[in-house]
Amino acid sequence: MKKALITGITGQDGAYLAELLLGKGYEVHGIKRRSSLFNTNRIDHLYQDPHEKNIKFKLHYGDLSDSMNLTRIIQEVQPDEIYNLGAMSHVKVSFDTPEYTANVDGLGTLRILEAVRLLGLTEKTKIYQASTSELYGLVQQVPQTENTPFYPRSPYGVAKLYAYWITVNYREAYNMFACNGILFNHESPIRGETFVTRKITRAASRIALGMQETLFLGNLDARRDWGHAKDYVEAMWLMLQQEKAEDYVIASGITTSVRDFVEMAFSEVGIKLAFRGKGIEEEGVVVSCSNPDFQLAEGKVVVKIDPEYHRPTEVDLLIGDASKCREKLNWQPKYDLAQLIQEMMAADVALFKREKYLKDGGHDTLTYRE
Ligand code: NDP
Ligand code: GDR
Repeated sequence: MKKALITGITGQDGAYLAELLLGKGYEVHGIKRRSSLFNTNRIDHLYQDPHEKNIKFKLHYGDLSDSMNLTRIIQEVQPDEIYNLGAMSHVKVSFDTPEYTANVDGLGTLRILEAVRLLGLTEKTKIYQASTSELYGLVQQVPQTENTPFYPRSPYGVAKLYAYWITVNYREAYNMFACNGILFNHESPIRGETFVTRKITRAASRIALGMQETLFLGNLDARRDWGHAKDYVEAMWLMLQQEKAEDYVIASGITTSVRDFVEMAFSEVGIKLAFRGKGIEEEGVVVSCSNPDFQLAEGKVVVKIDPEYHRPTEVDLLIGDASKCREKLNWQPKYDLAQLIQEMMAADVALFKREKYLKDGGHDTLTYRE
């Protein structure tokens, strides 16, 4: 039975990857951070009581900023595969916490690689590094491939650039099996609530249900290549099943603006939107509402711009070419953008219908109140 260690197991990708590996018969170990509130919502359904025998899923407390902790866990687990998914993963927040981001996203990767080397596991342990389309940053050429030059545009992107190259360097210097997956944006119903797709699907659901008035966004012109996280974790696993360690782009090959994503999300609940105005005056207005369950007046403004969400330096256009992955790994995504949005909207509408039902019934939906 193979053993895998996942950093960032409590995040979106960590949860889907853990599920995938357990399904393949792996023993899965994950590193979770100590937090003052429970932070395992996404993986609670995988929990196994550590008092039972032969458990296949185990969590360890740890942090990517703590070398000794990482080295001890890797020594204890002796993993066949390490998936380094842990990171301060929010691009905008990285401008507020640049040093922390460099430490965790950049040096954190070095700590993992060096621990594997020092423990003499270079022949046994394969490593996956969560690299990103944010490495491309300022557009040099499209579509972006494994050979497109990098030009990161945020402290997050720059930290991930270090992680990318240190992974390549350890592969070349010590003959380690270490791969970069250069993944373009991937989303799901369990996507973090402050990334733009989930922010939109949550707000569209809440606005339709009469629980929120306005969705405030930043740059509507940004274009992203969005896929489904479930498809993308499959590609991570495939990379580590190859004879030779290589780097791969994972993308859908289709790019869509934030503005179009907003329109698609609202149309899932029968609300047709139109955008009018320019720059920070631009707004999204209800043209029609065909869903009898939702009462939204025509002409109501539901999307506005808040410059607070603009970034000091932006990545305008991402569109990936995943030919190498499709050909060499035989990777085939199952979801397109329309299906992704459908799934995210269905999940958020169900979530907020439940919350509304409880609130309307006079029940408290908060778990803690002074
Ligand atoms: P999430 O933000 O959902 O998850 C990040 C995970 O990292 C969480 O488990 C988080 O823990 C953990 N983490 C944060 N800081 C630390 C730390 N100091 N030490 C240990 N763990 C930490 O990200 P995703 O699942 O979306 O992404 C997974 C990885 O892939 C990240 O590295 C991200 O940068 C990268 N990536 C993501 C893409 C995407 O579109 N989703 C595209 C390309 C790359 P906690 O739950 O406690 O916060
Ligand atoms: P990104 O994802 O920065 O691409 O990083 P995000 O969803 O945060 O932004 C995508 C684009 O939308 C624009 N935008 C907004 N973004 C947010 N979060 N909130 C807003 O209100 C808003 N309005 C407009 C942004 O400016 C941007 O252009 C994600 C993360 O998962 C990274 O960890 C990962 O490496 C990359 O994807 C690939």
